Amino acid sequence: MGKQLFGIFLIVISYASFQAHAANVVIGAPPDGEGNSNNTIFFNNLLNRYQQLYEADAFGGHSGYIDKISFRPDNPLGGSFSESIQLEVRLSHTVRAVGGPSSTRFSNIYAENIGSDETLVLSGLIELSSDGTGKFDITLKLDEPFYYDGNSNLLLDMVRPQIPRPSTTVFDSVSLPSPYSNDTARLSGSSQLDYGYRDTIGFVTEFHFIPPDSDGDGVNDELDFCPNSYTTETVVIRGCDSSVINVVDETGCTVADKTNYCEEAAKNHEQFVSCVAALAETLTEEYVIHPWGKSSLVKCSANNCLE
Ligand SMILES: [Ca+2]
Ligand SMILES: [Ca+2]
Repeated sequence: MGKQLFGIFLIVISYASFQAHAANVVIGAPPDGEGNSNNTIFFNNLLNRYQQLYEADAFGGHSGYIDKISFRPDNPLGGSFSESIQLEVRLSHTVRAVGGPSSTRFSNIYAENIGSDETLVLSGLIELSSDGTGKFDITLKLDEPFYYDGNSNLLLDMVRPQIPRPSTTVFDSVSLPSPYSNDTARLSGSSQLDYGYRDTIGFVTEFHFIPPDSDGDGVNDELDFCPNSYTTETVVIRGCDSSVINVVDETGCTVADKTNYCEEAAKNHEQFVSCVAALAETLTEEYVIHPWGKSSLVKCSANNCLE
């Protein structure tokens, strides 16, 4: 009976629903189309402070953790390069917008654009390069992913603490025909000053969202057959801590998920203990748990708590 129940568990998890995928969101131009402008601001000239505002609408409702921000060389003005740049990158949700009343409009004073949750997402000597073929291969890989909420405007704020001019390339950019009616705007200048030059050119930018992992077990939702795993450190059965490490398998299911399934599926206590015993046997044979863990799980399921 136990083995039957455990078999049913495997069938059930095979029908688990799939959820959101990793995604790239490109702002300023179609992913395969060219932005209508280009620029060398910040990454290829003396200006060492740069802010770019991205309107929420441009994300198309996409939310999640951003782990990479990428740019691409302009076609035809850009090309291949490799350069090391001292860089600080900050992100924040901002109430500022490309248009709107002056109190909320993207300011020419840097500090006024920064949101209250400003986060230093990248800091240090960054290797930037491109093979010059037009891909989004000029990538800022963030030290820590930043959660974007999907309905706020996003501010990218970058500083090069060291003055020497970097030598990269011409970046693909978007220049908007109407100053205050579109998706992006930039503010650039010197980090020595509180204010910069504001316009509606911006880098065509690709934001990479990592796939969500709702239960935090290290298996992305799209691959996770148990999207709401029990993730205690050890397997606890009806309040009895078995001390067995609660291993997560490649399908995103933990040992505790499986013992819990036994509990849900069993019609009586005997079936439950039998199911856990079969499970423990399988896990031992597969070297998922140590042989002592087998008896520990069974004892817990039988309400014979260990001590
Ligand atoms: Ca997961
Ligand atoms: Ca899981």
